[in-house]
Amino acid sequence: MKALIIVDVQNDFLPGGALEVSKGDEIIPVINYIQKDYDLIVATQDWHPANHQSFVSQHPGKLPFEIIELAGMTQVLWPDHCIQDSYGAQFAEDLQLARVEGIFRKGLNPFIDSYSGFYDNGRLKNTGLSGYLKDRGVAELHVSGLAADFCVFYTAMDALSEGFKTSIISKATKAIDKGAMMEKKNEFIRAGGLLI
Ligand code: VGL
Ligand code: ZN
Repeated sequence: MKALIIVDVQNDFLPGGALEVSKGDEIIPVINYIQKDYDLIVATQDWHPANHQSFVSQHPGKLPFEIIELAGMTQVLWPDHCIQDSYGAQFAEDLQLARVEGIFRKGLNPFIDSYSGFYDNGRLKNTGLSGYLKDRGVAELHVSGLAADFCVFYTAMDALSEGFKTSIISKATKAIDKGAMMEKKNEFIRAGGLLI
């Protein structure tokens, strides 16, 4: 079984959104087109309470993209984004969802961020995604979505550690920080991942 995971293709990550990824909208037709090649499709959804401690609004005097310490880890302060039930948290209007069988939400705990669809950044909680995919007989996972350098990267790294044969689909993802992407690609390949 080969599965596609669509990571965080939500309005706030598209051009004009609160945490926009440059050209993020360009991956939507690609993701729609490739869906026919998969036995199973799942999605993740960044789903933060309004007081999430990764939000710059929660740290007066700090600037977006500054780095602080949170829950004992370094944390980027993000523009407030993907607030539960907001327009920004909704999936992109043009994204085809008819074949998406499971939606895994993350980032609900205000005190810890969660980039991967499998675990939060402190590995305190398992979303159940790994068990779900294994129960469905998935051996191979292809990762798409936003953003390449955060939630796509960490989801793909965790997929490898969970034992899936894992690929990132280059044309189906875009990065927030293109400059930092090369190092992350190398790290993924060193861990046994494929770029396709
Ligand atoms: C993401 C930063 C904060 C992502 C989510 O989906 O890549 N990045 N929250
Ligand atoms: Zn987030």
